[in-house]
Amino acid sequence: MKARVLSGVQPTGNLHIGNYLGALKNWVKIQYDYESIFCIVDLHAITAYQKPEELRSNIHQLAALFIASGIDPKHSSILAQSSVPGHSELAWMFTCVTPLGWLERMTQFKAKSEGQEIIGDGILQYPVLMAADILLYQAKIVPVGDDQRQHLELTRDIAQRFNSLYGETFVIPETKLPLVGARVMGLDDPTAKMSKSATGAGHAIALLDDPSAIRKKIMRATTDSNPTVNFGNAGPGVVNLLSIHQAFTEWTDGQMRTHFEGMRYGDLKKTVAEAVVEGLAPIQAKYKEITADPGYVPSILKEGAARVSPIAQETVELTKKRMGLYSLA
Ligand code: AQP
Repeated sequence: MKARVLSGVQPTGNLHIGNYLGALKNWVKIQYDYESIFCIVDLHAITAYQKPEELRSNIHQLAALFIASGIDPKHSSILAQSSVPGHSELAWMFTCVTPLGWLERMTQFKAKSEGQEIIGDGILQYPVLMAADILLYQAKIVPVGDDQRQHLELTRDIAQRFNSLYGETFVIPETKLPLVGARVMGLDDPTAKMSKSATGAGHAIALLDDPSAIRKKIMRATTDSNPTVNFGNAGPGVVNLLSIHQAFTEWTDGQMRTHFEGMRYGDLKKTVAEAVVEGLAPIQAKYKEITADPGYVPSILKEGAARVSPIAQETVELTKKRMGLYSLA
């Protein structure tokens, strides 16, 4: 039997090239080597207020983008997290075995709660729900971007703590980061991670941006005061542009150096922009095709949830049994 892979994305806005290079592109590459499950994590999305009708439409858009990016729904299960109740059930059981201090130490919790007058409990519990997403399916491999590394370590800690308290129950998952593109930075501020929730118009390239918007954003990207590319002394903005190019083209380090060393920044940006336009064109064309049939995506989400539900149910029943909870089964 193939090992399981699981990963997810929040339906919180426009999917950007950080999400694509950090997560989706990697999923597409490895999907056939595993039994693959890809979740639209809508329960995570509501840790911040979402307009209900927007959330629903974002879920459909995201599922279409998964498929357009190359996830094969015949092989890989695509589902909305909230359509399988086991995610929430397991999350509560894990909440009860997770020390508060572990959650308060999470850098994403600190960043998201900083300066907030009211801190929703969901922001604190976010990584517990993420642990439940992964462990519910006994996933061995979790392909994510670098920002999720700490949450994955917590997932392992929760699994190990549960196993030591109640006996071997959960597979301990491994984090799988891409070699290039694990942390794509904002084009307007290369010291901050590219993020869906950032508001700057030149911050992120959305997967559905048209070629002229892509070119404009890259031509305006922050670089530094040097005139040309110097691999030995490149600032974060230039490093970011180079790694975006390398992640899209999959050029080797040697090819990158030969092509770009000494190139003027204007030409570097033009070359990067064309690589991004070219990389996104097939995704955008496929997206158009998929969304032409409004019934297609809902049918995929239904099929995905139905396919994984027995696995989820089995884990929930086992966990309840281990903990001594009441079961009708
Ligand atoms: N900038 C990034 N570079 C590489 N990978 C990234 N990921 C996110 N940003 C980058 C990876 O994308 C996957 C899905 O992320 P998510 O939507 O679930 O949550 P996030 O990490 O919080 O992403 P955003 O874009 O920053 O969303 P908001 O602004 O809504 O919080 C994950 O595998 C993540 O590592």
